[in-house]
Amino acid sequence: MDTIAAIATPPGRGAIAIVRCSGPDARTIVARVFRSRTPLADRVATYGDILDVEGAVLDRGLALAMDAPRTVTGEDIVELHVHGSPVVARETLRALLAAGARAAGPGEFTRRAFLNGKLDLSAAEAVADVIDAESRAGARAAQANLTGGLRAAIDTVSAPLATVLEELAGAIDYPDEVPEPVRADVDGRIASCEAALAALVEDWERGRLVREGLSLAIVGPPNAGKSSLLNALLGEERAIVAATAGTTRDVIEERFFIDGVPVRILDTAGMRASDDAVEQIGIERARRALEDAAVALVVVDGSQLLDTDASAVLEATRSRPRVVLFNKSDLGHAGYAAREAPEADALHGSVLAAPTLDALRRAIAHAGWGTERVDLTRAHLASARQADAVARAREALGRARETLDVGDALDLIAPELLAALAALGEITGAVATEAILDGIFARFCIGK
Ligand SMILES: Nc1nc2c(ncn2[C@@H]2O[C@H](COP(=O)(O)OP(=O)(O)O)[C@@H](O)[C@H]2O)c(=O)[nH]1
Ligand SMILES: [Mg+2]
Repeated sequence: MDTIAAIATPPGRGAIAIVRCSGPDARTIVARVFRSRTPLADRVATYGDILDVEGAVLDRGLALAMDAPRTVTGEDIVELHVHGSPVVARETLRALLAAGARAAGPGEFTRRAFLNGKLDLSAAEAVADVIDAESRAGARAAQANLTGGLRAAIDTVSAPLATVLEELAGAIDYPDEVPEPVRADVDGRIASCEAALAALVEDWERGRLVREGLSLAIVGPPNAGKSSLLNALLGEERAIVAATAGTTRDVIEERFFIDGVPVRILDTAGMRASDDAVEQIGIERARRALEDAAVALVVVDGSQLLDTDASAVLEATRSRPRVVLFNKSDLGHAGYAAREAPEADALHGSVLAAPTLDALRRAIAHAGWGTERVDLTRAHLASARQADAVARAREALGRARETLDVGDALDLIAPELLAALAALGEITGAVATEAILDGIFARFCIGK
């Protein structure tokens, strides 16, 4: 293994920048660019001079040496903490490269951690998810995988499958001493592995929601209070609110959080029959936003009887996940009182009142991710790659059970169980090809 180096902190100016070096020669290489009165010691921060490629003092800072094998990469690591100037960080890295280090590729530190057995592959992937997390929920979910949760979940499926394989192999190798496993029993064990994988796939859907957020489109006739609602949910005057119908013409997109889950909210132009060309474009965009959104937030004026525009929006959103608000309860409730059966569970209130906003947040969560609160601490499938591997494992198990069903020789399921184990091994890294690793670490940043 060679020794790699990279700037570990983001580009730009800050209080400090960290340049990391990992590999067998980390100490030797750093000794050429760092001068201190006392020698470096394991896990002790040492103050000294950082020298540039010409040997001149570039900066003063700390060197932190961490000796193998108790380090994140499993190799000797030295970090140089310098002043957070992009120039100083770059020149420090340049000095390390001139002193014999190689510039690290994306994710190469984490890749080494995996190769040295510090992390299983699912945890290594979670490193990128922790860094990319855009919400508290996303960060907590990634933490669960980072601490080995997904690996444990996969192991609870792999272990029983491996046991079945061993039993089959024993019966084949020693047909006289070892009895063949009982068919129904094998079927039952495979079935529960299948169920566990199915549960993981369900979590994958939920995990995706946590990471990518729920898309929510506010729709309704003009003047119902859609932009007022957007502003109230965001707690700021984002969209123009006016008594004039047709004020919002383009789609406005913003983000807020419910229970730590990001919600992408789109305020749209009021939907009505209109001759105005610009307004028509806005209405068309509103239709598309509605089509793409996971949940529709339908706002109508509940203080008066619904006009045809209001009825049309209610009709158009009837068969999809939605939350309906009959707004302007402070002005009356004629429209709410006359609502039809499909809107029986609609909310009635005012976007200007806090209790209505609370009820709306709860209703959005219910429509978006169900009554069940999003479990942020459970391990989950975190990438399409992992979900694909689980799908292949499930298919193999399905084929194994078919073989059992039709009464074929029991040992014919062995190749299917092996295929399932191989697919699951791709998630933990027990089976990891260069191509798999390249695909995973390409999305990492350099220095991680
Ligand atoms: N009294 C009352 N007025 C409201 C309420 N919600 C919105 N409005 C007013 O209704 C008008 C239209 O609101 P706006 O948010 O622009 O509606 P949009 O066209 O659906 O975006 C504005 O004058 C708002 O101040 C409410 O709950 N009660
Ligand atoms: Mg508006």
